[in-house]
Formats: sequence, C-alpha cells, structure tokens
Amino acid sequence: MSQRTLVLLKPDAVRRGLTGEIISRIERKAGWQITALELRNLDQETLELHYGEHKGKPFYEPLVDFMASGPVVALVVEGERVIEGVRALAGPTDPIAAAPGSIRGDFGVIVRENLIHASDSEESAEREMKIFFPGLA
Ligand code: RTP
Ligand code: MG
Repeated sequence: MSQRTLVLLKPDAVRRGLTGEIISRIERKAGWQITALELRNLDQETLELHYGEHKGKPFYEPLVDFMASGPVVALVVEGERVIEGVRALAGPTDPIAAAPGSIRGDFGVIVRENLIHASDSEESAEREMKIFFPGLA
C-alpha cells in the first residue's frame, strides 16, 4: 500500500553534515520517492503544533529548544509501507538502544539528539504534512 510520511532531519543531523547520508539511505529503498524537501528554521508555533502531544512532559521544553537551535530538513517521502519503513530505518527513540545499521544506532548517543523524526501513523503523517507543506494536495 503506497503511503506518504513526513520526515525531519533534526538540527544535529544538519550541523554534523549527515543529511546526505540519511537521505541516501531513504532514497535507496526500492520504489520510495522524495516528493517534497526543504531546509528551514522552525519557529515556536510550528514546533508547538508538531510536538503538541508531548506538551507538559519533562522533555518538551528542551526538545523544542533543540529543534529551534538550527535548520532542519523537512521531507515528504512516498512509497510502499513508507511510514513503518522510515521508522525502521531510524531505529528506536533512544540511540543507544538502536541497533547498528539504523540511523540512530549508527550516529546517535543522546535521546533528544536522535537525528531524525518520522511520522508514526497515517493520521500523524497527514497532520504533520499539513504543518510543513500546507500546499501539498
Ligand atoms: P519523533 O517523534 O521525533 O519521530 O521521535 P519518536 O517518535 O521516536 O519519539 P517521541 O516519543 O515522539 O519523542 C519525540 C522526541 O523527543 C525527544 N525525547 N527526549 N527522555 C527524553 O529526554 C526524550 N524523550 C524523547 C527525542 O528527540 C524524540 O525523538
Ligand atoms: Mg514521535
């Protein structure tokens, strides 16, 4: 089943020059296509919309500060089972628990600075795509 997902390469990935490597891993999956891509700085309003589900949690404020600390790369990726698939490429939230071979497992150490966001369901993907690419059909 073809799906679309919203991916963010977080400020740590941009600062460390890992966006090409991460995009390359996504692009090499058979049949997946990048259909939107933008480098941008995120304001507080956008972050509150995007991470609203975590508001009130202890990690929320530092997360938002981190996500506003530099540009991110936002992408829409389209293809077969891409929602589950990009999360599998990313690995679990905590990079130390993520297996080598996954993006977080290969490049991350700190839970917050875990390089990549990917939508976790069709509903999240629709909601998040509207935040970052309101012009998309
Ligand atoms: P994401 O939403 O960014 O794709 O990551 P996720 O689903 O794997 O993790 P989630 O639970 O939604 O958490 C969102 C992001 O918040 C940061 N975080 N820090 N205990 C902590 O310090 C903590 N827990 C989560 C991470 O950047 C995580 O990706
Ligand atoms: Mg999440």
